[in-house]
Amino acid sequence: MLLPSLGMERRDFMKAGAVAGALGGLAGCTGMLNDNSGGQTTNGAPDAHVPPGELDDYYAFLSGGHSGDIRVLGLPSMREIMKIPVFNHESARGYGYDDKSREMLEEAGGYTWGDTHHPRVSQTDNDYDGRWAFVNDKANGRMARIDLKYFETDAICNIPNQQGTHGACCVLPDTKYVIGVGEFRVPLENDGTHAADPDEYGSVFAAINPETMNVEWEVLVDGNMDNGDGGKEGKWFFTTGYNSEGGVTQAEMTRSDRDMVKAFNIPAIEAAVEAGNYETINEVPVVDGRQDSSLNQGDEPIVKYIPTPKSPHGVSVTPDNKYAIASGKLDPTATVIDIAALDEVDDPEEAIVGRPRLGMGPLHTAYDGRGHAYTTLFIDSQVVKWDIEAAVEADLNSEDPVVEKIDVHYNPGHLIASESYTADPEGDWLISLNKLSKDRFLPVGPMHPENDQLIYIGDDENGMELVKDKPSYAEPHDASIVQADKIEPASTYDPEDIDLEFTASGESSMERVADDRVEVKMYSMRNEFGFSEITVQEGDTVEMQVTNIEQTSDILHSLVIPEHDINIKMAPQETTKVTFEADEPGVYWMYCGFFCSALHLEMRSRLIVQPED
Ligand code: RUQ
Ligand code: CUA
Repeated sequence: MLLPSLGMERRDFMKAGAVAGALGGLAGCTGMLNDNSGGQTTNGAPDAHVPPGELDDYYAFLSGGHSGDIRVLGLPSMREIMKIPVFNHESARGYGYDDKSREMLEEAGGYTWGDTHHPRVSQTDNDYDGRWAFVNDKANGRMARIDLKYFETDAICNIPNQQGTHGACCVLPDTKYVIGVGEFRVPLENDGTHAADPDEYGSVFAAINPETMNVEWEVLVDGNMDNGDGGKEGKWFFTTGYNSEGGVTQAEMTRSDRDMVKAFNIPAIEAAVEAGNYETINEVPVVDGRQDSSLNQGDEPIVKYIPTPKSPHGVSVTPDNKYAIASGKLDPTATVIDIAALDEVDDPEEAIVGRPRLGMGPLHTAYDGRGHAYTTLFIDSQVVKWDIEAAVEADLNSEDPVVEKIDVHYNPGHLIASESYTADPEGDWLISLNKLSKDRFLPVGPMHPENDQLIYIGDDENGMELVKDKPSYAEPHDASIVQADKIEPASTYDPEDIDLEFTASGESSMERVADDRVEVKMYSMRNEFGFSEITVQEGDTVEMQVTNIEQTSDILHSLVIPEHDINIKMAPQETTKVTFEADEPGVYWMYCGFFCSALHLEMRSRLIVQPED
């Protein structure tokens, strides 16, 4: 096949693409593999072009990585519809500027960013229920919840004893917990006293109540953890890990040839907590799940340590809940663990029933619901499709289960197929979230975008087909793809959902509530604010609450106050509040930042700060 090489000029690449397309045409349906001809639909993929005015079939929630947000794409168009700020500040939404989001971020540590990796949507009965999405913060040991009624972050949980929450996933079938998988080993009482003794470091597995967003309990384990995924029966939860050695340098972390997948027995852990078998550390019950813990010696160990080749990375459970599959990363295989067998075997290694040889750098695995697994090969820059049962039947390290490979551009991390994390994937679209884009887009300087590629996987006969490239801002990791009709977002706010007083039409008030404190409540509508001017005294604290009284969807207003770093947004029927100090005498034109009508520019009022006399 003709592939654009790195040294190739863009013009040459386009020519090559055209030739490849023509060859594909000449060869008919036989030239099915690895057709990277840049988007021509050659083997039966449904049209991924969603015409103007039409809606997509799926929502895709992609994490923004160190951008700290979540991006919402439509599939199959790959149009980016919305961004949901989570750990970052985002001025278009006033996120991090109004009192509520500012206080939430403040209570969650006061950081201005986070590192989102794994967005997972809540499920009921192993199917998406459209209620929430959750996402981790790898930079700070936190988990956030996004309310999918409003596509807004509504809670952030600070996870004690965890520095760097990496894996994130719900305990299924009904989202009993959201699990934060701790990556970095740190002293649990991290006050400097144990800094010199890495044997005292540990990483914990944290179970968070999705309603309250409180950490219910944690489990201390040996070694690092990495990614995680839950079985669909509510019992087993799997994490991968590296650094079983407990080292602190790269050489120490990679010394051994083996690492572990850990299988957490959730009911057994709950029973241990119930029985008081824990130590409270930083206000959280921590159960000892290390290998030599007494809780791991009996018939029902709370954590089973399953040996695998060095440094497995992704782990995901098959839709039928038969297997947990861990991708090898530093080893060219994936390890297939029989979940039911875990209950029967004495030696957890006996639950390993397959180990297909997939290629170089296997990282993550997704499913089509037809018995195939799709694994990214980071080093080979490919996605490999393989047959799960064939891998169970084949000898270990056999390549026979491999069905097909397709080139991606370049170096894929995660991949996700539509509804792959549920019991019933759709099996049509797959996104490969590639870490590098190199030559795929117009150059924009030394920092390149990432490349999220859409691949059609619905045609087993003719093979996978690369359909689209989409540049994305650094750096999407995992994603969840949800059928559009499973999510029902509100089009205006329900004032009942906001704990601020709704300022009904035509009412605005201003009151001095203390010597140096003024409370303003005003409405906003096309094309005015409730007050055309507001006068306060230098040194006043101003509590400014603004309601958008519009009933019409998509008519947003905002309140910008120059030289005060203030920008709050009000969607229809939303009330938003900001508190600030008026400490610089002068005149400030408060204006609306959304172009809401022909008189939008006139939608402004004066804030007058009178000097102290
Ligand atoms: S990780 S590229 Cu943060 Cu999910 Cu594997
Ligand atoms: Cu409201 Cu512009």
